[in-house]
Amino acid sequence: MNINRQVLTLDEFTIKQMRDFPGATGELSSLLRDIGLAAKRVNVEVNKAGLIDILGDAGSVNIQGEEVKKLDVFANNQFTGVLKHGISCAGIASEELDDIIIFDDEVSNNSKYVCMYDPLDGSANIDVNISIGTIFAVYRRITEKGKPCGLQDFLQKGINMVAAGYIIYGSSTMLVYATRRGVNGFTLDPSIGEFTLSHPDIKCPDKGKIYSVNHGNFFQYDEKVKKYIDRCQKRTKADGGPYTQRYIGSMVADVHRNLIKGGIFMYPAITDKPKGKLRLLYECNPFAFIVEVAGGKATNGKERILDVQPTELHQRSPFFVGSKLMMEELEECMKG
Ligand code: P6P
Repeated sequence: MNINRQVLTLDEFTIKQMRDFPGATGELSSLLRDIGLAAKRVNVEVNKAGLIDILGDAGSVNIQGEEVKKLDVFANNQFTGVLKHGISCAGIASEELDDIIIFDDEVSNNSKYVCMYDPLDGSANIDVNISIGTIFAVYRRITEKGKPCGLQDFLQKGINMVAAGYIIYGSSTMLVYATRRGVNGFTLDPSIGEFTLSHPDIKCPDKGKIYSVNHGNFFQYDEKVKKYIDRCQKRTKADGGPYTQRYIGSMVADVHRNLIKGGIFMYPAITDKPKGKLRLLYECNPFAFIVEVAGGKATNGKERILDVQPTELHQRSPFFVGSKLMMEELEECMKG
């Protein structure tokens, strides 16, 4: 390895990006730094989750006499805490909280952004050591600066997003974030405790050979979705052969893999969940933004998902996201 290689940390990268924008206030860089700090703290707990029985299970008191929180609650507290005490965020919405939290102090009320997140998606997979993740979205507030933010700041269309990203707690811990300028991935280097640029300018391949869907729900899918899945399985050698099905029940891991290698991820509506399972604001929209910036596409099966006008904080949506050509093939099937 070239020891002289300048490996940019997340902070160095966001500051470099800011220098390219003379008018930038540094608030977005500061917000991303806050998210990176919370992610490092969550990473420590996630990495020892398997040991938690020794340290006391969630809801009990551990050997230090501290109350051990469920990891999703712990993660939520970490992200909410750093943003509340930062200088860039007027308020948050979280998968873990029924309502928004308006920070309502002088600095926060004068902050430019609001943030919404799923602090620990797929947390049920922790017990079996499968990768899990944090998903976040950042919007410029539309309410008057200087006053507390409000619900309308959070119910914006995904096209208004300023930045979106995720942290994947896997074989390594990565933070990937997108602005309209591009998608960049940072791997946590434990030797210095910093996220370091490892995947500059990520592009989603136009096509891939992976389709990700829960086959257990197959008979609940719409006929048009079944038609597409059928097509994935019956591709001839002339078409490049059948796709491979990969689905680990952890959206961050499934979508991250497909973003890097090419592929399509689907969580369609099913009989039991007619509006789908995944949440529009802090699961579908952030990934739609990231994959679109990287060259892919994302829909709810009928329209571009970033164009959907949210009406509720925790509303669900059917979700299809991935490589451009694979998504276009799906759209062809969905037209009937
Ligand atoms: P199913 C995890 O609970 C999650 O929200 C996503 O991370 C994942 O893609 C999906 O649900 C898995 O749901 O119904 O296939 O188990």
